[in-house]
Amino acid sequence: MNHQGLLSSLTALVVACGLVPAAAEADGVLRQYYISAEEVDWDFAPMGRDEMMGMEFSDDQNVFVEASDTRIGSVYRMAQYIGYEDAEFTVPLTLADPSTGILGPVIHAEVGDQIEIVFRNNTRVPTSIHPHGVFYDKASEGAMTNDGTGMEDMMDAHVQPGATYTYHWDVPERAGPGPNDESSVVWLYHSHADEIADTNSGLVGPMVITAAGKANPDGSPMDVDQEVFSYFSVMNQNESLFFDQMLTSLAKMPDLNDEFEESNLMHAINGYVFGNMPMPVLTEGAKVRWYMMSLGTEVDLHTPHWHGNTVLHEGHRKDVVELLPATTLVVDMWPDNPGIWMYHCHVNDHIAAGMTGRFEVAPAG
Ligand SMILES: [Cu+2]
Repeated sequence: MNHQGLLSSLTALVVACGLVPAAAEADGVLRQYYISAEEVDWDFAPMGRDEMMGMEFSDDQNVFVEASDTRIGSVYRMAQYIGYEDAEFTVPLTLADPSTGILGPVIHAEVGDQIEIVFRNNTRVPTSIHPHGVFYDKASEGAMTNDGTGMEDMMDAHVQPGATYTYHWDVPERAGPGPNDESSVVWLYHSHADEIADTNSGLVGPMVITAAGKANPDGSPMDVDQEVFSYFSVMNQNESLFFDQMLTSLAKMPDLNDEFEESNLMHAINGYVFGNMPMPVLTEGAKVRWYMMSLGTEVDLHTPHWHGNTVLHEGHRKDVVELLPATTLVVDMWPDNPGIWMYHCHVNDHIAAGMTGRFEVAPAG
């Protein structure tokens, strides 16, 4: 092997190990991600009490979280995107921030890059990955429609149980920040084999695109000290991929009435209710970018509210922002008020149903 051959073999090895991004065409890099869809028994309230208030659950709260012969409680069979370091899907990525909860791994890229997702479906049902914002052809859309294309362009939409599929997405300027955006934008990615059931079941993740020349080597924005991800959604377990399975696992068949359906409406932030989300820990004086996301139905109009600190959103000072289904927002916070603070949706019905959490601001130094 000549010197050049050895060098490219070494480069390929290092890239395969996920240590550095591979060189792509033009100036960008190829960002490779290994993501599986896996079934999980997800607990929306692993602490077993209302952690926002530091109290036991009330009767009204127990409607959503208490299990019985005829109620599912707080643990549901769901599906989750899991990131891996390697193409063999043996070593899961370490979570940068446990507050991301049910969300899939954060995908980062810079304008000019290419993204390659090696996707393995380890669930029992067909799933996919459909991205927002980036440039894809029909074979990498992760969704199927009546578009006149053939079977070879439909394999991406229903990746079968046990199968692996590779998606290729380009990141042109129109996938990145616009004139009025900050240095990065956030897009959702989610399964679109059975869109409504897939997303209610948990197959959702965030993708950050940073402006050209403004990214760290990992694709995150250089002018930001910390990134936090927040997904507000009433995750309707009555419309889950696994609803029938959960019904049959109950000791007694419940009446499928309004009360039962209500008990399965999980008003969650990142898949957690009643303050059970691990707290994001921010540093006083740091520049913290919050990426805000939502999905769902007409009840998914959310007004996330931060106590004790304020944010900038497109040049406007706020401590509440507005989310609608499938919208995303980028807001920046310079925390100036140390302590543990309430963080919740400000829609009254959603507060009562558990769309609450906390974040912590640690003193500088
Ligand atoms: Cu809300």
